Amino acid sequence: MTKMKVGYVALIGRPNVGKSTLLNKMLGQKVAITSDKPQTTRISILGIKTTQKGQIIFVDNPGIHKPLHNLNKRMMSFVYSALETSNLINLLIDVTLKFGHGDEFVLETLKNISTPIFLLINKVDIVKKEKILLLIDKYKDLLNFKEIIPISALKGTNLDILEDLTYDNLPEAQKIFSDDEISDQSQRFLFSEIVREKVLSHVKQELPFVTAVYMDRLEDEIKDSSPNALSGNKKQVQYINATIFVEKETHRRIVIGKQGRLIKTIGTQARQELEQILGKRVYLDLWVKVKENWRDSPDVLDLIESQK
Ligand SMILES: Nc1nc2c(ncn2[C@@H]2O[C@H](COP(=O)(O)OP(=O)(O)O)[C@@H](O)[C@H]2O)c(=O)[nH]1
Ligand SMILES: [Mg+2]
Repeated sequence: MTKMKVGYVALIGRPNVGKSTLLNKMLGQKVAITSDKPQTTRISILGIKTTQKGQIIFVDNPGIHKPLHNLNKRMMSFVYSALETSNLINLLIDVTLKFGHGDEFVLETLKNISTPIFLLINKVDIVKKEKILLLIDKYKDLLNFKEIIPISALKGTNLDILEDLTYDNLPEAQKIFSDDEISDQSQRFLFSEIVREKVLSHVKQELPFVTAVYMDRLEDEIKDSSPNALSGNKKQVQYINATIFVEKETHRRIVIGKQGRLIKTIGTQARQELEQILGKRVYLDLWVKVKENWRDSPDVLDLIESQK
């Protein structure tokens, strides 16, 4: 019997460096939402890649940042626990950004960890080679990296190398998940995230931080009552109701937009993606509700986490 390589790989880095994009690309499927706004990922999710060599279990994490709200404290607790439980850490950095306090904070977080760390210099598709070399030079003495790999998560550059080197650093073990499992999140959670992704893509300033989505209803209904419906040729429609939480009335007005135009666009984009995943028609009903200070409310945070 051939020996399998199996283990957990934590994706770590500042907000927006491309952790979720890398996860989706490695899996060849969208399991995590992405956006150009910071703090898109709030809860750690697993992405499982099974190949002939073994199983790589990626742990996509919230970005490393100094927590100010209870929400952010919870986000960071996911990061710390991922660091403690993984076999390998992939630290991502954005090659287009200057080294700053945020990076120092990240390195500080990783200083006392004995797990091997890869430095992944991401977004190399949009910079010149010299810039990559400068960053390698800057980072190579800051921490004892096992490997330093320039990648493009978006374009897929060097991800084959990353996969090979990852297997080299994982222990021999039995597979943990079955071959067809790709994530540990529920469909309900993924769907609420897709709605949130569409909100994030249309709003600016503080709104991404104060937006949360909860799925109220997610059910199939057979719409067609014609004789065909009984013969198995059913036209199924999925009814989905979701609530978008924001913190203030002004936020609510922004998300709804003039004459409800923005919420309509958000709804249409989310519905189209959900229909693609489900392969059937979707009726999506969105409500926008004001819930003051939900980021510090344990009840709302529990409710949202309970969806996963
Ligand atoms: N040009 C380029 N953009 C990228 C790359 N990887 C991620 N991005 C973009 O960077 C933004 C943040 O990505 P995301 O995966 O959400 O970052 P996360 O917060 O670390 O999970 C998104 O707009 C991505 O499309 C890359 O390799 N090249
Ligand atoms: Mg993310």
